[in-house]
Amino acid sequence: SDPRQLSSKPKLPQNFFWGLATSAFQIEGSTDADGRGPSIWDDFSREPGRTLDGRNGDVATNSYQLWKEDIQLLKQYGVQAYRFSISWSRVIPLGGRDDPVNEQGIEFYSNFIDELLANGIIPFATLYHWDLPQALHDRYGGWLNKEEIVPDFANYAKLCFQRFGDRVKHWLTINEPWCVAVLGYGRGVFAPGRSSDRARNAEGNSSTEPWIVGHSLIIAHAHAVKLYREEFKSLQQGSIGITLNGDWAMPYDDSPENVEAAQHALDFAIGWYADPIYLGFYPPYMKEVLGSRLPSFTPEEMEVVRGSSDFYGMNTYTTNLIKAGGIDEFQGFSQYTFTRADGTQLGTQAHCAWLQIYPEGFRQLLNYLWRRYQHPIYVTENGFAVKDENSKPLDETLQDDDRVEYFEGATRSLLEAINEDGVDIRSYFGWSFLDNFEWADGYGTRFGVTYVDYETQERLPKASVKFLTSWFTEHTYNHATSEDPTSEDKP
Ligand code: GBH
Repeated sequence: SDPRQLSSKPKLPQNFFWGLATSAFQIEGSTDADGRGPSIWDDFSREPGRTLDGRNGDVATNSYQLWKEDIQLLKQYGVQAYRFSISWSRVIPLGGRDDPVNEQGIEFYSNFIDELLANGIIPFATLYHWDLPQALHDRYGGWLNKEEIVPDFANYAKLCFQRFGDRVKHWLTINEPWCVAVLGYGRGVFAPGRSSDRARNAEGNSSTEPWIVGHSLIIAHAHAVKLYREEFKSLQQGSIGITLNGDWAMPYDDSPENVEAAQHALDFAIGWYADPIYLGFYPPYMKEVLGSRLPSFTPEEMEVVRGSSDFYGMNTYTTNLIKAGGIDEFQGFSQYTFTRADGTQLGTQAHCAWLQIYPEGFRQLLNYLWRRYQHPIYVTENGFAVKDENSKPLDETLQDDDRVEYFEGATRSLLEAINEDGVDIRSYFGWSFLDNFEWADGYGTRFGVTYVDYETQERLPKASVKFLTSWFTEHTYNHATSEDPTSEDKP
């Protein structure tokens, strides 16, 4: 019999990891230490008006210096895994395939990985979490230039596999390509700040560049994976894939046009990347809407792209109600709302406009992705934002009840999706380990399960991490407990 049935609490599968996530630019600071080259977020975040509080990534949570303390805190939390990203311009300061490698940058991540493992924490490494080396943007337009960026990204990926792949067995190529393309080259709110919005002094073309950039991202991802599979996988025995953002799109009501609009929203938000990678073609609706503005894959490209992810990496935060008749091309001309037809809200509002709590949507999205793409799912980000309020005492900030409500719902839905719906889910990472640099929102919007005092860099656990630690401790399959009658026989 399945030993999981013998315990009072239903368990997660044996191959499941829970942990917390961050990214390099959001936590490291020390932007000119030890030979690091600038990234597109360095100058962008320093420009007036780019971040809500006018602050940049120069210090962040100072994790480039406090990394050992950070790892001790992760250990104290009892995480099984930690998801972090590698800064491209720390290891190749100018970024390109003919540019020199910075051994000090390599050493930093190498020591970091060793320290995680020495503390029993499994590293999940993201290669690209938005911090493109500035030199590549200046030299040839970065992601706009497929011919140059694809071999440069593959070269950077190869360096990481060579230097870290003996110890890193879980690789994520690119974090949320939708955000890179749309927010960086369409709306222009993220680096490099390109868009058609001349009022913001932007250069760019929002009707063509996002689709070109998206295409480059897919192909760059696929080439990194091809390289890993051909040159490293048999020796290193790891797995590799992409991680996509995407929230559940629930029809506003059951009218056929709103049901169709919800699928259109999913096509633009998720299918743009997931359809080519897992199914082998761009969503037909995107082609219909964008025409020749959507690049097409050559047969050689598609050969590399199709099947280029060992799993589905899933970053998800919320659910939107979807109506037909929107004006936003990036949302597939569907309208997003949190207000139901009866005037009520979908759930508790986070302190950022785009996020409300709706755990049932998480379960439905897990089911949708599992059935449509048929790959094991790694939940690589999931979390909740609370804004700084000056008048609020610290003990109330640490008692983050709304975030606890969020994680209670998410973990319940996770378990239901696994045990009742049969979805193959392999990880859950809360976003984020620390309060950190929330991109264009600056530091006032906090996603951390750990409070960071930006004056002193003191870290303080919030109630939400206590919840996560105890929930996962109760639900994690433990080979050594008496719940498993066969455990004594195992070596
Ligand atoms: C993630 O993105 C990022 O990976 C992470 O770095 C970040 O800190 C975290 O979430 C929290 O934001 O149309 O302008 O209203 C989350 C995915 C997709 C969420 C775009 C916000 C709406 C932006 N994001 N979405 S906008």
